[in-house]
Amino acid sequence: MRRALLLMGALVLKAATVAAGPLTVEVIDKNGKPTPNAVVLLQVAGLGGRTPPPLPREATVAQEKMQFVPAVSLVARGARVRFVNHDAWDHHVRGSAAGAAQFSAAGKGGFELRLPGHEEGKPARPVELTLDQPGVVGANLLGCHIHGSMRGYIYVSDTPWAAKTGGDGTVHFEEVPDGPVQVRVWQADQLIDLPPQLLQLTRAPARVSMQLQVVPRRARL
Ligand SMILES: [Cu+2]
Repeated sequence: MRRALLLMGALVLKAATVAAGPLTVEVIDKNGKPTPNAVVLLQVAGLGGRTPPPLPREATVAQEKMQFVPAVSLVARGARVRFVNHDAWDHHVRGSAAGAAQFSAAGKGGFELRLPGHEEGKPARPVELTLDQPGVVGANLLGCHIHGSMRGYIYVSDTPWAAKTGGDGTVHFEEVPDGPVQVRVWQADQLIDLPPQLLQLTRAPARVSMQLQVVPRRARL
């Protein structure tokens, strides 16, 4: 009897620690179209599951034909980012908090980098930056003092429960612990944060849709 109880206890414990299921999050715009380049963040409360692999601790953001490539980078806090200018002319990159924060008092944190133009036949001269400043977590807007039309983003996350939507507007997490999960979405043109969605996950595959209140400008991946 005692042994049976112990065994039962062990089974319950096992169930409690491995209970997890896959979660797909789809981000759609105001018109219902799948939205690439959005960042989905989960806040998980349950135990178990499989923590996703760490986010990149290194990334390269190129300046090419007056554009930041990729348009949105998702990295871990403390990541080293290399800026490589492939254009023949200089860029003067500035980074600052994005979203509603970009309209608040200027000069708060952020960074500036002067990127010399690429000289024909010579190797590019990357400029590196470590994203460990206070306040860098979240979306950082990249702009250029010289070329006002240039716009890019670096999203710094301090949780590995984060992913960027691809062309189909979805992200997939393999094993999310059962229990309450909060889903948040960041998208560059959604300046006011969307309210997070609270889900109750079980082991069954789950799918949730997050709809933006805007139609994003056409952007490259
Ligand atoms: Cu520029």
